[in-house]
Amino acid sequence: MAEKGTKSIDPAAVEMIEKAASDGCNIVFDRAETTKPCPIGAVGSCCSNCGVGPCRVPLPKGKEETPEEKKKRKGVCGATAETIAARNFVRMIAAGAAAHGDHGRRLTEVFLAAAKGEAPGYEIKDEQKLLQLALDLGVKIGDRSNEEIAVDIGEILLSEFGRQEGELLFLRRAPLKRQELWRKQGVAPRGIDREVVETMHRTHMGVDQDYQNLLKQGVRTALSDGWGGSMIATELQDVLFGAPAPVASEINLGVLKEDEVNIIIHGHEPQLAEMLAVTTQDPEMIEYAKSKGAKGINLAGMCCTANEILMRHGVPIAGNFLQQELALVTGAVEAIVVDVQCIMQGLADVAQCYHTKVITTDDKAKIQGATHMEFDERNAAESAKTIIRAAIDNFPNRGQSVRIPSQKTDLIAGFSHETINYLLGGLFRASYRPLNDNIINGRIRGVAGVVGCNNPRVTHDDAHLIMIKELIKNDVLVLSTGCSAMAAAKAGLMIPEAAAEYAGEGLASVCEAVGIPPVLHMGSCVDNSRILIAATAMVKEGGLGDDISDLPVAGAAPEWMSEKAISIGQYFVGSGVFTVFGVTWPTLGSKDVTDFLFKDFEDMYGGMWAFEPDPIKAAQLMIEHIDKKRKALGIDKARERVLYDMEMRRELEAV
Ligand code: BF8
Repeated sequence: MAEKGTKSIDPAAVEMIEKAASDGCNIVFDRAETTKPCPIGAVGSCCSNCGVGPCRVPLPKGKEETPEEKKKRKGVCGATAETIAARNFVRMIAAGAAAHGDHGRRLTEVFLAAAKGEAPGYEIKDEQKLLQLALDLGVKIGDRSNEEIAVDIGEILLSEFGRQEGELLFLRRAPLKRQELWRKQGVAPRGIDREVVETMHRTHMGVDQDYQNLLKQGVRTALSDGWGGSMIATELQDVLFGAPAPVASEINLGVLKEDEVNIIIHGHEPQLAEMLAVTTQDPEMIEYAKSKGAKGINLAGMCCTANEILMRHGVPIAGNFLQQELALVTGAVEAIVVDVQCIMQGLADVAQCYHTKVITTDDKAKIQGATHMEFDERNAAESAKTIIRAAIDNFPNRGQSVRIPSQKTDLIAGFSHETINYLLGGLFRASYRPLNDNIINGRIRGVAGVVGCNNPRVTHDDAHLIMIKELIKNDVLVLSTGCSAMAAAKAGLMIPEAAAEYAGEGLASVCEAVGIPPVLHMGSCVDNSRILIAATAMVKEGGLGDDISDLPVAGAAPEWMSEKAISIGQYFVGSGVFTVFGVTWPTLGSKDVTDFLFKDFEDMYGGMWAFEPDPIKAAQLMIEHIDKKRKALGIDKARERVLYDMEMRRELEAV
């Protein structure tokens, strides 16, 4: 692991951190040093849900609290440390689910407008996925046009947000046993908005004061994200913009160009980014850039929007969460165009040190000091042109302090559920059979989803890379999304050649046979729903049990920071996956709440949480869990035999 206090292990990031210091520009890494986390709030023991408080409950003295000590750990209203920790935790889930849900809703509205011909420039790109969705949702196909079918699909999915009764429709995609378990536990979500609203109600002063009951509602809310808001977003994005297929590109700050207008698109919703990707190629725009002295227009992505346009257009990625300010520090970015989520307000201050224009585009997400240019999907091409012109106009204002790091790395992205199906099974007989067979015969030990953010409280990218390398070395195939995927890509783990260099022999042999990297880029954070679908496909293929909780799989977010990550982790746990988080854990202020999440949840949901900041130890926990599941499936012996055979071969070669 990097030495404590090391800010980043990415040389491009390190170079820009140093440049910011010499330019006298205050950035996130500086703010992380001057603003330390509140030790009471960090463990979920501060209640600010009413005007009596905030009540800061004293931290537990030892591991085992006496009943007397417990009695003292209460807010003014009598709320216990357990209630306070659980309330704070489920509010994080509600915020995360709301973010993904609202993204899904906006996308559904654009989808509907496109289907009705009210959003010129957008069209149904993936007919196959549209028809599959129609079958799933019981929409009549017949001889109807794609647009007519799409209108029905859009209306059905839009009503999922405001649904009041019954169950979300996509729950039916889960293995039957899982659906029954959700019903038995009373956590099958009714409607996306309803679960978020109910969580906010229950956590208001004086409502739900039973931590177990609160955590149950947390599971229901999170499931409304994974099998609701996020899944709707992913599905409709694929239909509208095309399901991702393997595509080559480059990543890191070295993708910026000294002699071109650099525009960074940052945020989460792909509709604006899609339009920018097309419009930056427009000869009229390129001519305009040349008229201002630039050689062309260079579009690069940041955070999850980057993942979206990378997967569908091969647009290069400038970096992950902790590189957003660093991109401006290059002095070579004319505009950073943002929509929603994970956009640091600090961007506006950093932009002041250079010439960059920060352009907000969504009425929901404005920043003081930024320029607001509302993006109108019904007039998308014109909106995109206006934004691009503003960036071009800023090119002559570049200052003297321009330095673009040289680092950029090749990657292959675009491993959707469909791609995995085709790659492994072949185009005409798409199937997960080869994946399941290779897990059963032990060449692949198991599958891990390593996802989530960067967090300036730990060394940028370090935990992601240590964990991922440890997993693939031990023959665990890694599926990755979000900023974690970018960390892996920057380190060269997302090219097929990485298998020979980093993966164990079994995993490497499968990767080499199929031509895939040992770490598969599955998209943005809403695309974690692709991992749920992939896990379900593995169950349905047969031979690995009859529920997601039977599979030799695990999940992790070693550098998490956002509330969305908590919601994602909770829907993985609620879907039966062992999930380990690093950095910090927000319920440590209550042993009962933490034990409930880490231990009791396993009996209730077949999946449970864990907290382990050391990425090697966390990877080992994941591998232990995978081995436990292999044993329960009776396939642990197969793996031993495979390893024994290879050992024998080596010995024979030595002779
Ligand atoms: O949704 S991984 S820092 S960019 S929250 Fe944000 Fe975390 Fe990155 Fe995308 Ni996900």
